[in-house]
Amino acid sequence: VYPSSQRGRALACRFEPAREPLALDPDEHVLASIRYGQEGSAALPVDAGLVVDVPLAQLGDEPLVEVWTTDRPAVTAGEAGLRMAACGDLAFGAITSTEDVLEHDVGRAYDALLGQVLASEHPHLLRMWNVVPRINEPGYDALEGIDRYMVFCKARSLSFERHQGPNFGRFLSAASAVGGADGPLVTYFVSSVRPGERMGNARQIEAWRYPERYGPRAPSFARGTVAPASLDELCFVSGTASIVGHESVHRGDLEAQIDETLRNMEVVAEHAGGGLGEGWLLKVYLRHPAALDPVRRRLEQVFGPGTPILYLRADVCRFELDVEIEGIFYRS
Ligand code: 3EB
Repeated sequence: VYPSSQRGRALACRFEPAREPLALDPDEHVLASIRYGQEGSAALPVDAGLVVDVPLAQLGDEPLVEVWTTDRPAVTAGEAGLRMAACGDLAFGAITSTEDVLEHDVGRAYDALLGQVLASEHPHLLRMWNVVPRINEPGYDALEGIDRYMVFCKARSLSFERHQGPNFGRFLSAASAVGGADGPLVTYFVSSVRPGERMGNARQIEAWRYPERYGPRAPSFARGTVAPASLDELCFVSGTASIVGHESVHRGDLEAQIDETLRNMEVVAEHAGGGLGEGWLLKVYLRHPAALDPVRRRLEQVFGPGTPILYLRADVCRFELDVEIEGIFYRS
């Protein structure tokens, strides 16, 4: 079961109460601490590793910090621009940009990120998280039908292409892209010395092959990544929503969206020999805070009452979708 199996892991994640000092085992070291909507207010461990402030409000319970730990001391580097924490086989990084022109900011952030990471000791991206403020709002003043998520996707895709060539799709990792009310553009990631293995979902077409009606450039992510053996084959399941093929389904029907999302997560997990149940750690993005109770009830049924889950108020990248869920579990 997830929390008790963390000891000795090269990479692990947990959610800890923000108001209490963090208790660490002697052989545990903090790689990164992710704070949600609580900048400055959350207590942090003495050595918090890379601190990433994410402008999304947490829902439910007490404020939690997302803590990523390793089994050896991490070294943090970088002041402005790309900040990193690295140790052994892996690196954790973050880049936060105050926004001027979204398309340029995304291009600049991804160019900086890919330029440094791909040339580093840890060049293989395993997982990326993106927070794009006001993600559902119009992307350009004069262009109908292009929203800010599409602008983000375009700039991200062009940056991947500049750095990895026209077949960059084969290198893409698990990711999430969600939106908040306002605030900076935040991208954070995990990368590794060795490549991961891509996870797929036969119920959905690969996101980088979505047709053009979802924007001039398709989203650049894989349905999941299995980390290499040195990282215990930690499986990162991307942000997953109620999409079949490439179409959003069950618009306006929360319960059906939850079940479709869970079915998609199950198929991705099965790709790695896993399934839904105990052993996961989940993050849930909800458009409407009122969805908290029904979603919580359903996830408790499927994953068991002990599964750590962090709930965030966020705009899912397609305006018609109300819920997105991501998670991790160990394959070995
Ligand atoms: C989807 O399947 C839902 O653009 O990085 C999920 C995970 C989604 C990642 C991204 C978008 C992204 O298309 C949205």
